[in-house]
Amino acid sequence: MGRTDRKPAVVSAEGQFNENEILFRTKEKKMKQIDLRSDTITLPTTAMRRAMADAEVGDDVFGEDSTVNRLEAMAAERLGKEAALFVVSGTMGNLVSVLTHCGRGDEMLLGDRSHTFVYEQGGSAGLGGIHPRTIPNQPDGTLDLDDLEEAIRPDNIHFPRTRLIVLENTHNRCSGSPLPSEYMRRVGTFARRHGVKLHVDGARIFNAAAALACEASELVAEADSVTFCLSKGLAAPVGSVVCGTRDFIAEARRARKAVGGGMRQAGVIAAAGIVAMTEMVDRLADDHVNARRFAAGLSDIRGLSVDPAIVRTNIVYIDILREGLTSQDLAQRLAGKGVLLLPTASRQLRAVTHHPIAGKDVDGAVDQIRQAMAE
Ligand code: TLP
Repeated sequence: MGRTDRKPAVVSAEGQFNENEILFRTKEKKMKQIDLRSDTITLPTTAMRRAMADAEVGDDVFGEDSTVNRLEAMAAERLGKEAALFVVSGTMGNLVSVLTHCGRGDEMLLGDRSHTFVYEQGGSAGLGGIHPRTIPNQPDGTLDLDDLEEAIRPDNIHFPRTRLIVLENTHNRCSGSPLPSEYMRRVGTFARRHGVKLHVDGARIFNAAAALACEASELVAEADSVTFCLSKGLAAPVGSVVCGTRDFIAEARRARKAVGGGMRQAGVIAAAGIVAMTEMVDRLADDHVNARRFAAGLSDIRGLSVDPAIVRTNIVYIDILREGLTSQDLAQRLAGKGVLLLPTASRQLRAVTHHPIAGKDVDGAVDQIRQAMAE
């Protein structure tokens, strides 16, 4: 079968697993469902829908959408940067940032477990000719400064030029770890010393700030650019924002247009983003409490391994110890009980807490998982 003939299927992060099928089956049974696959499944709030209906709009490619302009100004201020750019997704935000910092054949240093490396289809290489060089992510999501030092290329005709370091905060694949401001600063100083730029994939930067009890702006004070998502824990239906200097954002705006991301009356969705930033940031701490509660509940279930001590934000990874049980088997079994988890490896599942999941929902999910493991 040719590539384009393949049957469309929604697959899990690591392949094969059909999430649609599960949703369909659980709907058929009309059971109460708790969907912990991701915080991307959050729905726009009533306040967002109202704001969307009432939004003042214009043609944003002409810079004339006042709601988009308001969201961008608000985001820039909140992240302590000169300017901002509204983009369709986190993936697009990271892509236009990398395309703006690097030219064809330039090298970027990023974690081997980073979203940009693992889950963005290699877009910066495919579309921008940018050479990704991976550095092992430490369990807490950081990149070791000695490893970075080793990876910076000297000026030599054989080598690509190192242009960019990408950090991820919180780090999705590293237990949702928040990277502290002191570390972020050290990497920023290091980058400047070597004449390279620093981009932060801050898809969940407000989760990091909540976990570390600091301002998001402190975490990116030394970064040249940052992308954060409105459509994850902040519950907006669509959108991310890239922040940086005025000059950087002007160039990123060109890159966004080139990848087809120039939107027109985008104020309709930016309006939800404004509500996300004003009303949804403070409640992220509740998701963290629920994630810890969930992890603690699972920690004594035989056949699973969950470490509540490493859960600091809204992401919980569950490793399967039981012989012969795969993540897909378990996910399917749980779906039959109304609990949706995301298989992230053959023997690992992920759960992400989010609005409006409450403590009692999480307790219910723990009970179902306990039952499923006892069967
Ligand atoms: N992550 C999604 C999936 O793609 C795995 C999820 O469910 O967690 N950076 C980070 C750290 C992310 O976790 C994601 C999305 C993105 C970027 C991309 O954002 P979108 O989905 O808006 O392109």
